[in-house]
Amino acid sequence: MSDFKKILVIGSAGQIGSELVPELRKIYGNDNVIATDLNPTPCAKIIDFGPYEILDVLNREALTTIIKKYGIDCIVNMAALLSATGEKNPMLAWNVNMNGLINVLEVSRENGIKRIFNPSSIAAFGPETPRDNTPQDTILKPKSMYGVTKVAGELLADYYVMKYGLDVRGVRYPGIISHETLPGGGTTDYAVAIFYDAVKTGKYTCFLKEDTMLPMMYMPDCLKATIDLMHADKSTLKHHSDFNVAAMSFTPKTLTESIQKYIPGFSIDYNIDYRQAIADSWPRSIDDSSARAEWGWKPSYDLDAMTQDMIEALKLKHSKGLI
Ligand code: AKB
Repeated sequence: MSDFKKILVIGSAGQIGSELVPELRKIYGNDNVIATDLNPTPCAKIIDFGPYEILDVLNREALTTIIKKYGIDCIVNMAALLSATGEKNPMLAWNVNMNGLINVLEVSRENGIKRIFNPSSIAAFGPETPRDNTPQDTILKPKSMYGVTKVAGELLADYYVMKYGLDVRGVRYPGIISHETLPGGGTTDYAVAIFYDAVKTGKYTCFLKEDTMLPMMYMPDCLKATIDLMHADKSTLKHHSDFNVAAMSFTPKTLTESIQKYIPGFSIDYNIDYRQAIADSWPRSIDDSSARAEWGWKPSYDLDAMTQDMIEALKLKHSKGLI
């Protein structure tokens, strides 16, 4: 299956980490996936079923100690500040996103780590990039600090592949939609919040304009992309840490229309803020033909399939008083 056995997930309490850890534990066994985060009280799904350690990705010594303690041979680095939070505190975004990654790459080099997964994002693109069907290899001149760290991170990761032979991999995540853990501090977060508000109140106030089209993906496809790339045969990969992956693109208006198929009375209004400028600098749709050709990427969910699933899951949570 794979040449690694003990996986360390850094930043495991976030939106993606909190669902990736249980998925990896299903494949590798509960004790072989070590979840870590700054958060002392992550969700039960993370702490109740396997090892959990508090870890700051900026603390290289603590990172090394955990690698040696558990005999780690694969690292997934999900610790990052996202685009909106990054604009509020650019230096913190640079510090966590870049120095965190440098720590991961350096300890990997020193400790013979066999595989590293470090995500990039559609934020790596900028206003000069072609916005429709954005190519794999194209202009990378982002205007957000988050985007700057993602481009620098892709280049740094590829440098470690070339210079030291480390096996670093990553995809450029679009906006990720899910119902387990809320995203924190992204520009695409509206596409999650809208579902919670649709189920709880039947209305939503959106911070992006109704015609802002962005690439998005449902969590099951995000997990599949992550795990499939982690497991891909190295000899078929021409790219490493910067794969475009696509599933769907929609605007707040088309998402509203999709939600209205399941919640007919749902209504939306708009109160645009600083995140509009970030969204306006990002692609509308993504060409993921390299990921399809190099490791067989294929998404499963389209907009209506995702909407139906999200609403069912959140209605259940709402009926139990969980949201
Ligand atoms: C964000 O909005 O910042 C993230 C991303 C697209 O990387 N969801």
